[in-house]
Amino acid sequence: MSSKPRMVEVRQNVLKQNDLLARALRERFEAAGVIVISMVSTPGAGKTALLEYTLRELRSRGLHVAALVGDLATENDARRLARSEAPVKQIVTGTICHLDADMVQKALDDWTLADLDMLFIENVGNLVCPSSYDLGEQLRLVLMSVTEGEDKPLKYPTIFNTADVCVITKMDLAEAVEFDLNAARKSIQSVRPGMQTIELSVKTGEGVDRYLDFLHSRKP
Ligand SMILES: Nc1nc2c(ncn2[C@@H]2O[C@H](COP(=O)(O)OP(=O)(O)OP(=O)(O)O)[C@@H](O)[C@H]2O)c(=O)[nH]1
Ligand SMILES: [Mg+2]
Repeated sequence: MSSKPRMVEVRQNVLKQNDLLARALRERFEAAGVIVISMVSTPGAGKTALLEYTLRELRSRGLHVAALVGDLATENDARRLARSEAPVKQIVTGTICHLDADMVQKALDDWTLADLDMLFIENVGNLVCPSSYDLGEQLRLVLMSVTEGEDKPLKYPTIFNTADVCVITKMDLAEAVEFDLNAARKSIQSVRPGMQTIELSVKTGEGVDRYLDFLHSRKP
């Protein structure tokens, strides 16, 4: 009899299966020439607000963009994102606190990837569960808002370690909540040395051009 607890074995198999699917998805995305960018954060950090802005702006720059968005319940975010007129699909996860590669694959069933330049995936708001699940994305953005405190990277290092870029959101509120940008940068760098950070606010537009230029530069 194995000395490993059964729950651990089951979880390892699920993760292995997800990795295989994610690898196949990544190959499909590359073959179709579509850049896939995922977004993770706490609930309410501003993923949908930033994504709605992003879809609208990148469309106006002539890019073909689309989005998948995951939540435990409701189609609220898909409705908000659809205002950009980009193709959008909601993935309702029920009790599951993250998206996985299988959910992404199924959601893409009736979309022609080759028609897209960029596909965005907004994950379920959660800093824990999404960190273990590769979605086949080429770029993972982790968002932290100024209202969450500067030490989130120290408390949730795994998600910051799996992400490529940190976007600090709601900069318009920074002064009101006495947000210490240097302390936040220090937390990020101590967990993930060299990680690029972009500070912005969708309410004032501060920093969003830099963010959009950064996304645009990812296009092959
Ligand atoms: N002041 C300010 N509020 C913002 C900004 N970005 C988002 N918000 C507000 O923050 C709240 C949450 O934003 P969402 O975009 O729904 O956050 P989310 O990360 O998609 O949330 P979940 O999908 O539930 O995880 C909303 O009331 C937004 O209007 C910002 O730059 N400044
Ligand atoms: Mg959202």
